[in-house]
Amino acid sequence: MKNFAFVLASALTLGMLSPVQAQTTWTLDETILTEYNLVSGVHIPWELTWGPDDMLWCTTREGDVLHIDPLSGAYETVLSLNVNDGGVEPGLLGMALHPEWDTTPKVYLAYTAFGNQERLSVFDWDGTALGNEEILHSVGAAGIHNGSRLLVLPDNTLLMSTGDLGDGGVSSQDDNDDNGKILRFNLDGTIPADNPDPNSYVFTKGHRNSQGLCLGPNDVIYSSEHGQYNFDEFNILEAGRNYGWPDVEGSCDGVCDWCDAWNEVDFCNENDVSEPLRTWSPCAAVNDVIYYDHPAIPEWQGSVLMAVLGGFQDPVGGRLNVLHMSDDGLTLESDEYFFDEFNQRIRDVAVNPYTGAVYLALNGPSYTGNGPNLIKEFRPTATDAVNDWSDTRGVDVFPNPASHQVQLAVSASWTGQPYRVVNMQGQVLDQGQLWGQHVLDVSTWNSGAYILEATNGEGVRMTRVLMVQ
Ligand SMILES: [Ca+2]
Ligand SMILES: [Ca+2]
Ligand SMILES: [Ca+2]
Repeated sequence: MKNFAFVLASALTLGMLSPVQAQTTWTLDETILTEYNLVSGVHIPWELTWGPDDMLWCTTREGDVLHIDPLSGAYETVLSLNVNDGGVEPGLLGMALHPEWDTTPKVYLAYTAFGNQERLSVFDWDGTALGNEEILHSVGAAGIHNGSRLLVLPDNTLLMSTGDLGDGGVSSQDDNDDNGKILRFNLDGTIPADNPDPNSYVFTKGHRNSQGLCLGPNDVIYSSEHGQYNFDEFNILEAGRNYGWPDVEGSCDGVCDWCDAWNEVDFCNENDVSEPLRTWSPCAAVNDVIYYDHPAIPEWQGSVLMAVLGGFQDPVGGRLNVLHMSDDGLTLESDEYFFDEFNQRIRDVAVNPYTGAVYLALNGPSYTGNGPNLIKEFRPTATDAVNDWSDTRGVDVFPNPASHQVQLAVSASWTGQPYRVVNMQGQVLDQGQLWGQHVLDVSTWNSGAYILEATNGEGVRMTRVLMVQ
């Protein structure tokens, strides 16, 4: 790994399962990332995404949906689903939020139900909890290869990856079987009239177990896919295309170990197979992807960030792949990786659209993942975007948790306004007026959670949870 030094700025140990944030910094070419343990004690976080309500949303394989304050890491469990998370890979997996959130606050979830069903359901969000499940579709499920990554497209349709259930790829080439595919839905669960076959959910076929979906520039759709032993793939999805499995592994080059090498090139020619932009051998267990287009980390701007779990023979292990794309998004120009030092399976990656901070969902050191786990934040050197965000959020609190001092970054409309800090018993610990760079001395406060309350000049009330360790 090049150009990437890390400095331990505290006595805390990397990878330690602790509610305490590791105050570690990582230096890219120029940007400094400060690492925080944002959330601890999470059990196998699977999908991690930034929501339109400026909160982080997370599924856990055991069946919970977490609603996380990205400033403090405090979270609420807003749904506990009864899922089949027996076996090594099933459970509550993918999640996507309705694109017209203000008028239609709904959350899509893909999960393994009892009875070997992988379900796509939609739930209503009432501001505090998810409920009123509507089952939109079901496909086959098994102990392995259940796909289930979800992605809303700009045309307000929804993609869902489905796995081959370990059937050797029989389903993947069967047009009448919804497994081994990428499926496309209208948001009400019906089949879009412009699907390749207007009577079928199938958008693309020939997949083994894709568990990564994201949008790039010009609405290009990226997908990652788990290979068998070799040939993990990074693909661009195009409607109606065949991605080859199980007749093709990786490129159409006659090199494969699960398929018939003599047949691979012929199959590609006869079926217009789409080849991957990149493969990994031996398999590294490539997982969810997100396109990073924020100026806060210029070294990563214009790249696909890929969460990598680390495969059985993979020499590197869990990491974040950074795939540098051409401006049109169609060509992979170079790639590098980071954070293999954690020795953790990295399941998903999300981005704060204001600050450009990157969040990683860790799944523990070994297959198939065991909790308790961490969600880490890597916050870049402050940019103007941070100040813009603070303006909408009012007050940014850091570090959090803290042991000596807490700094409050106060935006303009909140400056000069009254605030107070109370403990969970309602006792007032501190109060006064907020100033632009406000420092609270918490060195004599007991460990625990405190609430910062403030009201701006327009009567808007704001609370922040601050943790003292
Ligand atoms: Ca994701
Ligand atoms: Ca393929
Ligand atoms: Ca091949």
